[in-house]
Amino acid sequence: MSSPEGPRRLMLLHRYNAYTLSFLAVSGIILFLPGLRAPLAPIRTALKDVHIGAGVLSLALLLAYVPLLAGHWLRLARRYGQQLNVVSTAAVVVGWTLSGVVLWLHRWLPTGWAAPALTLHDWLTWGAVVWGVSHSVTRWLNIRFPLPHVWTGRSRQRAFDPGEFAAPVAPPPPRWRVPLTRRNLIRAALTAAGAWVLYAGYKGLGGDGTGGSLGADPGYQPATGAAAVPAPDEGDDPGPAGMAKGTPGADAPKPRDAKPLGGGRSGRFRLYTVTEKVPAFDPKTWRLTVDGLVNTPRQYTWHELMALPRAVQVSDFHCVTGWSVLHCTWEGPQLGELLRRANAKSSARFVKFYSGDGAYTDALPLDFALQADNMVPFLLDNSPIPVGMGGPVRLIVPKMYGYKSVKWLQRIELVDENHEGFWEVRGYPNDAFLPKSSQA
Ligand SMILES: Nc1nc2c(c(=O)[nH]1)N[C@H]1C(S)=C(S)[C@@H](COP(=O)(O)O)O[C@H]1N2
Ligand SMILES: [Mo]
Repeated sequence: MSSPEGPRRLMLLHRYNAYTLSFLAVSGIILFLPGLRAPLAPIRTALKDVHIGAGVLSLALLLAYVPLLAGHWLRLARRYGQQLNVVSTAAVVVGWTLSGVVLWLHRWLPTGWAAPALTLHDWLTWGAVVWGVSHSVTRWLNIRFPLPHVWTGRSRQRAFDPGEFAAPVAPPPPRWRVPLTRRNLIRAALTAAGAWVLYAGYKGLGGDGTGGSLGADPGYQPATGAAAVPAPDEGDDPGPAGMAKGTPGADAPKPRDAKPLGGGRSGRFRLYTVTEKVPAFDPKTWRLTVDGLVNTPRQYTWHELMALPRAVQVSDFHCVTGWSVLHCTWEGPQLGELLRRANAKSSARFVKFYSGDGAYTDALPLDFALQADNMVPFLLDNSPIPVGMGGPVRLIVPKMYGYKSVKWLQRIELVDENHEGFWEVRGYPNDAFLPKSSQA
């Protein structure tokens, strides 16, 4: 039998777990929503660390619960509804914890673990939010589903109740008029917040794409004549079928091969932007500048860039937050091609990349940048790179995490000192190299 202490400790554990899980849910959703990437960029890595810390705490609480499990289970004998509740809650919490640990340590774990862990983590959270919203709405309106007694376990207490043989008592009618108490207001706010998260998640892991505006990098030169368009809210990789609406008609680059060399990518890009507006593409006014510590600064027009010698490359794309897209076929000039044409001065040591969004920058050491697999592609899987994915031209650095792959690439500047990129300044590791095993 369980000690009388059991239920009390169980209640306490329940309460601490509820606090921790609520914090995890809120911080996790904040980390997930792409629309919050820009406004919360300065605290993103700290928030992630606190989220991980809370996750470890919840794991400890979970372990403290294990010795109480047997007693709890006995008390639920034959209450199948409650048993199902316990089992499914436990499954969700264990799933969250395991996938969370994999995401936390993914840089030291085998490649390929992070992506399924992230998917599981997201879906469990999504499911929990759906459950929370529906639960709160039905409770709020006092809607009770007539459940069979064997399900709720109530039949045992009432086994000899003579009323059992009388006409069944109808469940109370739904209470449609909701009193305006503080409690109900808080509940309404939480439900609305949950519903908003559902909506944002429904838009394809996309959020509404609205970020706060950020101060432009001082070295940023606005695109000549290019109007800004709202950040994509397609929210997600449109997939090969949706790629047709890339570069218009006659200006569209033509792929070398009939079919993508890599056979087509597997996995989906999560579209990231740290600005509200991203540059619109106009093939007549678009320019890519290569300047700085060079002897021949260049400004390429769209057609000049497409006329350069090209490479076709198959590589995997990994974001440091855990998702991957495997065997992407990129086509376009190699970065080294542009660098060699610019004829670097001997004082040049680093290459700085500017996004046309006016906020995002990053840099690579010059000798590394010259490696053949770094590219400035305009085709992905034989289709023009859509604007949401950084089109018409982005950087691709296959040996490093995705934050090096600057989207809407507009300017390449040779400099003598390293430049810390957008996310590095905000806590991402300066060493962006993938684990050796995943450097495709
Ligand atoms: N201009 C710009 N480039 C960017 C980013 C961004 O927010 N803005 N995000 C980076 C990160 S962290 C990753 S993982 C990839 C994501 O590429 P995608 O949006 O095409 O999925 O772009 C990188 N380049
Ligand atoms: Mo990333």
